[in-house]
Amino acid sequence: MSKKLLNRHTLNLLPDSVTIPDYDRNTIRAGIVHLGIGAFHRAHQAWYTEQLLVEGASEWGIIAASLRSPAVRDQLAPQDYLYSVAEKSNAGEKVRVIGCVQHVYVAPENPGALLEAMTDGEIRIVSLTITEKGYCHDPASGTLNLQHPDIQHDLANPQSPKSALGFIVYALQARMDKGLPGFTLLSCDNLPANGKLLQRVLFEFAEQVDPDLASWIKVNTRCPSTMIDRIVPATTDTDREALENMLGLRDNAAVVAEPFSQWVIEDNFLRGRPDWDRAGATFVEDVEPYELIKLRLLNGCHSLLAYSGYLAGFETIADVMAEPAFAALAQHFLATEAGTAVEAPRGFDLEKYRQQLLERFSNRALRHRTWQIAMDGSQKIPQRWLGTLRHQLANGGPIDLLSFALACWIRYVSAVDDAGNTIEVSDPLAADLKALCDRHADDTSELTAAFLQFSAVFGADLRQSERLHSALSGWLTRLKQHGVLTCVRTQFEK
Ligand code: CS2
Repeated sequence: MSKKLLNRHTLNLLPDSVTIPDYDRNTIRAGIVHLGIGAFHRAHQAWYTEQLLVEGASEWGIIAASLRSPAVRDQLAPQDYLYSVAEKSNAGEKVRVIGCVQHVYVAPENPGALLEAMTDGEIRIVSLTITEKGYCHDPASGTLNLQHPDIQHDLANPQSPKSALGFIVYALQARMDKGLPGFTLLSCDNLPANGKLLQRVLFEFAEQVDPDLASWIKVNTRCPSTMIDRIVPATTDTDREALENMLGLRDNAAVVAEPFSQWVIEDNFLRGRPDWDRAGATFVEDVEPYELIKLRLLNGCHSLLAYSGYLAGFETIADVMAEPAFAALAQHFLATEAGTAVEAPRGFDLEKYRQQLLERFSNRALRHRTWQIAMDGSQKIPQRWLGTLRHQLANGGPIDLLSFALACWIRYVSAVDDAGNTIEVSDPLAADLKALCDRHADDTSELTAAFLQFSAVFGADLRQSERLHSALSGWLTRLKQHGVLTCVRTQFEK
């Protein structure tokens, strides 16, 4: 039977165990525009901000935007933009309803309205979760891809941009023209030095529009880097139904997350910032060591488990971890190749962090699909694996597991799994990658060389390593002969 919808009239029907926004939402003013209101933003930055609004920081409400689809707006608008975050672990579940999102724009429906919202003088921060590919950059070099169709489109259509960069640059142009101050741009995507990357592509784009604007932007914006961390799988119908049973109300915009959450932010803001540290975030001078640890250990291991696990037939990361040989593989990767390629900041307990990661990956209450993590590999692999690989190659360190990981990725993008089934590969470069696999299907040495020469991902240096070539082609041959499951069991089952 369908139940009542969560909204401002039904909030008081929720069970007492659920935390609700018990402040006056009408007094909240928007100080943040957020681009990319996916599940991650709702369970992370919005969740931190909510805790401040409860304490009275009424100037930091969030106006959000979807850059592509109306789905999230269609879920949130009938609920007065209220939604719940369900924290789930093997130990149980805790639910909080979030009230800090005030409105959601759907950019393609009315780009002008979003531009106008970003031009409001009260907006001091524009934050982003647009995924790696949203930066329209070349993943190996980190520079703007001027040939990117969205960038080409946006340079020709300043009134109706598509990309986040287009919206930001044209909103800043309007602010400059109106004599308004700029804003802080807060990248919350999983990229190393995400603030610097954003700044670089932004200037490159602005230079194309108008060099004076580019100079104005240099002075009138800040782009702090951030390290963001919380595992937030895509919400499923099963999640929504389970929550409906618990809440007694239907919440179509609910998100499910692990209890763990971390946010490390470079303290470099233009016109003030929310005290997110009061909600558990950390402000630091230099985010880089935290980013490298997170990207190389957590995300590096996640991608390793996602490709190998998917090929071996596992649906979720927790399923992969339940297979002892794969759990041993993860442990070994964290302790050796990834773990020795990072330096822990003072007071950071790397061993404890590794243990915690293994537990987080084993959270059976989350159904984090290997397929979801395997998406967009061409955009993720450089920062997750290749920095580590370069470090190990330069220091004569081990590269066996990273070579195995790369071999699994190559098998994955060939779009056929170990059982001969088609894989639905979701990656902006999927067609190019599959073409490489098809062209060199019969010769693993040629296949290896062709991939290492794929410079958008591998740059120009890695193709020169004979050591890497030999380790990678060795794994491709073994995977082809035996399949992933047998290879992992043979190597790691003790
Ligand atoms: C995952 C990340 O989908 C992926 O690629 O590795 O989204 C991961 O869950 C988060 O970075 C955790 O903070």
